[in-house]
Amino acid sequence: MEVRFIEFQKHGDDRGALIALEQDINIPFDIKRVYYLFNTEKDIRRGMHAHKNLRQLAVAVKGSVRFLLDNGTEKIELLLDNPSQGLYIGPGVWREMYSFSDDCVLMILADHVYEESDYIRDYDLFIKSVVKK
Ligand code: T46
Repeated sequence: MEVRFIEFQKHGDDRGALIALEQDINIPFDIKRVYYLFNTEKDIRRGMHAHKNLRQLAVAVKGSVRFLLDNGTEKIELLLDNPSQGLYIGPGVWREMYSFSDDCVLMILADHVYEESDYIRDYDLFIKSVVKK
């Protein structure tokens, strides 16, 4: 499954902490878009789709959220709760996000602008697309 954690270097001193995200240095793609989710409800499930080509990296800048990731043959569940850590998700991975903490701010970097045609929002179609490969 094209999913992995990336640890970021934290620059900390007595004023607090700072993390820099830089294309081709600690982000493994060209950054074309940044968006963030906030004011999320605890009992809400988001995502429920895969991307055909999009590569993304998610950072829980504040709070925590759980991810279910599924490549059609394997499913993993992960907790994202550390701003020093990014979760890289490649194409062809079904994702669901849930158990958002009240204060969660989930920032996502993407290698492409928003394009609805890149989404597979039907799980059966997703499984068919995986089997075809
Ligand atoms: C993903 C997960 C982690 C835009 O207009 N521009 C954008 O860049 C995005 C991401 C969304 N939108 C619109 C499309 C929908 O009308 O915002 C609305 C909510 O999007 P969606 O239901 O796709 O949100 P999530 O939280 O289910 O999924 C999002 C991303 O769409 C997706 O790529 O991997 O976060």
